[in-house]
Amino acid sequence: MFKPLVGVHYFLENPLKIKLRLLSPLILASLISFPAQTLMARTFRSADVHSKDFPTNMAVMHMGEELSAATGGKDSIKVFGDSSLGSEKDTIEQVKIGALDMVRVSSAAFNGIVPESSIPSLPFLFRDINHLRSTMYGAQGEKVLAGFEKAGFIGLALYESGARSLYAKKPIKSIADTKGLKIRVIPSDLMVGLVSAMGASPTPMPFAEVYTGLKTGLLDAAENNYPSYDEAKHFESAPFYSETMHVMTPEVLVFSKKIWDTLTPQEQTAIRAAAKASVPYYVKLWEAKEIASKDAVIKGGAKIIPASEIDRKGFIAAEKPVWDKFANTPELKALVQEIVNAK
Ligand code: GTR
Repeated sequence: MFKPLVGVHYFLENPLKIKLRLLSPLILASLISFPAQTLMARTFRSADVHSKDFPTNMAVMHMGEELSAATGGKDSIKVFGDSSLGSEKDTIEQVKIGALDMVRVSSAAFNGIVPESSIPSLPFLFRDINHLRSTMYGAQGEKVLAGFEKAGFIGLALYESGARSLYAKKPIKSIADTKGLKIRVIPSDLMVGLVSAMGASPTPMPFAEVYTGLKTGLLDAAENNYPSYDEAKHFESAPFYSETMHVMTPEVLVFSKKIWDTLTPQEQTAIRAAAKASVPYYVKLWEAKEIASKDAVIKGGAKIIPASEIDRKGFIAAEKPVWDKFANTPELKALVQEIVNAK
């Protein structure tokens, strides 16, 4: 069987490296004497756990087109989907050390690294999608994004991700139904706390492993929005989707600060502008995807327990301690208050 060399993959994915290898030592030496960033075309690599046609990836590819147009073709973006560069935790680490330029993850994956990222993950914080949009695409979202810099990341954009709900092998209608269930969560202290507060047993695990976890019975349940429930085929083994809508954690797109600091101010401005331009583009795709995925899982055999049948008040009461634990500084409390007060 044909076994490609690791190096072949590497160079295929790094056309710039190929070009550099073809240059004579003399030309190379003269290039090095110029500030590299003014000469080199760059293809920024961005990782994601979703497939290429998922709205997050289409948004980042759109951003790449905008960036390429703004820089006369000098800078572009290549997306690596399907967890091909690793889990969200792995790729965040790569971005931190500058081995990877960008990553799009759930902001919950940053909860242990960037305290501000926990705020939009507080259970039952947003009243509805309009409340999330008016805050997360506004001043409060900018405060969340600014929090990434201290930790070595440039927060470029937040993207809405609808509401996350519980899905299991049995219907869940109240907190009593979650008792003792092994529920997969995104590796995050906040998500562990959120599921523990329900009286269930949280199991942190990368997204790519959840399908097998549910199938083998290692997990009884998981929680996510309709598009991820659909894409990852979790409905096959956990067919009861209960619209608990316990959290509306947005997605986040970040750039490596290590690499950012090597870019020109013009490039930085172009990257920020292209990222912002990808948000409205994303929102349109996301809205359509939520509807299509709900239809697809129902066709695939999922049974929906609608929000009207869920004891929302019981869940809200149980989750109160999570707010106190994660909004734990005057600044974070003030940010929560600003969001709560917003229209
Ligand atoms: C999805 C999110 C992914 C990933 C996944 C998960 O909604 O888009 O980035 O975090 O959830 O649950 O791991």
